Amino acid sequence: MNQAFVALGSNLADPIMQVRAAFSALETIPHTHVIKKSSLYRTAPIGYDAEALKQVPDFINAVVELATDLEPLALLYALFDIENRAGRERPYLNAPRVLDCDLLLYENITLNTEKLTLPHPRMLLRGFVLLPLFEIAPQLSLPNHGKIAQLINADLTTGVTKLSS
Ligand code: PH2
Ligand code: MG
Ligand code: MG
Repeated sequence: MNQAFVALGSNLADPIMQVRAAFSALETIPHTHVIKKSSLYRTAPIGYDAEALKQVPDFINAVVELATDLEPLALLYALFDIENRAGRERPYLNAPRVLDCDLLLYENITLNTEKLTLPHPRMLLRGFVLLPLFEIAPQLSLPNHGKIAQLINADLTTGVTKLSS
């Protein structure tokens, strides 16, 4: 089977419940097993201007390791399906969401297509992704970017709080 990592995020409609429900939903993807789940993290929103920030609730984020026999695109569509079943709507870019499931990594594949870019293009600068990923895979190497430990710095930990389980 192939190793893949998925980032989960929610900032709407009971985010802790949404991320826990997503853990269970990932177990139902065909030809796929959940290998590891990170803790849940409460994280300050990243990528919004100061005015928008006043309106954007904090996120709950987590990362999951999967073993899968699905190809990357088939896995991506299975993740979209889980988002849709959770009631995901897309009224505007980066709108608050009940569930976001992002495919971060799939083996050592690098890919840059219209539908899918691997590794996930924005993961390298996001503490809300790198910290939970480091928790479950401290030895991980990212294609072209080296060891995950080398990517983490104090700036990235700002606004990221691990919740007790
Ligand atoms: N997702 C985004 C934009 N900003 N910020 C946090 N803290 N967590 C997220 O999951 C997140 C974000 C777009 O997907
Ligand atoms: Mg996202
Ligand atoms: Mg997404």
